[in-house]
Formats: sequence, structure tokens, C-alpha cells
Amino acid sequence: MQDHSPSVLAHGNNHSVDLTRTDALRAEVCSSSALSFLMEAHDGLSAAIAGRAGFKGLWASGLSIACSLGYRDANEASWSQLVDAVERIVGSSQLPVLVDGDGGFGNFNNARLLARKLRERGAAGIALEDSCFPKLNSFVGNRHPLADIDEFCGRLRAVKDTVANELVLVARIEALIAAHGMNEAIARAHAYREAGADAILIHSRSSSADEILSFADAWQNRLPVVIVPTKYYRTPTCEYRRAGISTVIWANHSMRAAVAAMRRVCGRIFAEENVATIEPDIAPLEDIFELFSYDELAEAEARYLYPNKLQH
Ligand code: SPV
Ligand code: MG
Repeated sequence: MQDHSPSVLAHGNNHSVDLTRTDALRAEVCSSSALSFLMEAHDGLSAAIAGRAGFKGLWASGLSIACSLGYRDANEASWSQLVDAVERIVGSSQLPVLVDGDGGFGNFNNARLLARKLRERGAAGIALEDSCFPKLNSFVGNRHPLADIDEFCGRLRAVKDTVANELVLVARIEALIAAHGMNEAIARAHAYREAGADAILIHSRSSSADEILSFADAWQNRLPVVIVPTKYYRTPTCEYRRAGISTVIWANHSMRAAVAAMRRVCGRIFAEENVATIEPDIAPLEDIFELFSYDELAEAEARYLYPNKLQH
């Protein structure tokens, strides 16, 4: 699948009726028996690059989007800023986008409004986590109060009633993050399944995959399981295949790569007052022009701006 085609640039996307991406995400997360991978994106550029790398789907990361806007991952960015960022991600790729909806920015009403807006902007799915507003990134500090199960199920049901099957609904369990233990995590998974979730995201801050593997063992794939191996990054993916995990999210690696690269380049240019030595280490301008199909613009100019001029 060409991920940044001129037709996207020229015609845009009919978000409200085109469910192709939702179907594609559902196939990756819910139907495929193969392990799927979603790559983090936080803007049009990172989305375009992930598509070119070969990924079949994107994760619109709350942490990375907040970071790119200069905010903390603590609901400092508003739901409308998230929706705008998602529109850019959707617009520069043809891949399905699973959006990190945090806790839905409030109660059931905020969550269903967010879902409706995300569907309008072309998202393929929403992940809702059982945190309280304002949330705090799962890896920061030790204060992660869990939402009441019934209240959170109300959020899931409201989203399902609003967008039906037009968005894949992933229910994210923060019970292990909040140190409530495996029984609580499994109880929540059952409740979220009853409430209409299409998949369960089990999150962990452990440096080993043992926690999520024992969850998968106890859960027995009653719904597909999605994981985020940010802290247990050493585990080889064959372990996830063996455990029957559905989908791995590489949640923040483009953003962190950009931070490391920008820091290195800024430091060197500042110190050396010279950009000559850096040139081999940065993307050539031609790469940028190619990534965003500047040739399509030239062709369109020939068609629309100078239709009567002879082409050379
Ligand atoms: C995100 O990418 O914003 C996530 C994953 O929610 S994590 O940062 O691991 O909580
Ligand atoms: Mg997040």
C-alpha cells in the first residue's frame, strides 16, 4: 500500500463514509492470527515515515503528541488539539490509525464526543484507558488512580453506542500500572469485554514481560490482547507470538529518535558554528521533497496552472 500517494494530497479523504482504514485496523488487531505491529506517529512527518518503513498501522501516541506540542502527558493538550494532530497523521498516510484517547477527557459524555470527532477526522480506532481525568503518563510517579469499573464501562458503552463499529474500540487496563494486581486486571478485562470492547490493551511498567505474559495466559484470548513493550523492551517478539498476543505497539520510538537526533545536531551546530560536517548525518532535502510528493505538485501545476503552456 502506497502510504503517501498524490491522490491523498489531491483529493483528501472522505472521513465520514470511508471505513477502509477501520476494516484494516480491525483485521490487524482483531482478526489476524499473525502478530501485528503499530508504529507511533505524532504528526504528518512521523506518520509518512512510518508508512514508508512498512508498518501496517499507526499508534497516535498521547505522550508523543503532547511532547511535540510542548506539553506533558497529563491531559495538558486538549481533546481538540489531539483531534487536530490525528487529522494530520491521517492526512499524510493511508494507514489505519489507532488513537490513544487517554481516559476520554472526562466522563462518558466527553469520551463519546472524542470518539465522534476522531471518526470524523478519519481515525480507525480509539484506545480508552481506565484512568481518571487528568491522567498522568503511566511511567511517571506512583499516583495512578483507577476509574471505577462501572463508571469506565459506561464510557466504553457510550463510545460503542456512538460510533458502533466505525471505530475499533480498545479498552486499556491500568490495573498493573496502579499496582492493583492480576486479579483486578482480569476482572476488568471481563467487564470491558461485556461493555463492548473489541480488544484489551494490558499495560505494564515492569522491565520484564512476565506480567503481561501471565495476563495473556489467564485471559485466554477472550478478546485480542494488545501490548506496549516500552519498559520490557528486551523481550523478543517470538515470546509474544507464542503467547498469542494480537498486537504490539511501539509507542514512542519515533519521537524519542527525533529528540536524540535533534539534540545531537543542535549541539554540534552550536559548538562548531558550521553545518558542513553535519550534512552527511541529516536527511538530504531531496528526501523531504520525495516524502511529500513534490513531483505531484509539479504535475498538478502543469495541469491546472499552466494548462496551455507547452511542456518541455
Ligand atoms: C502513549 O504512547 O501515550 C501511551 C503509551 O499511552 S505509554 O506512554 O506507555 O503510556
Ligand atoms: Mg498515552
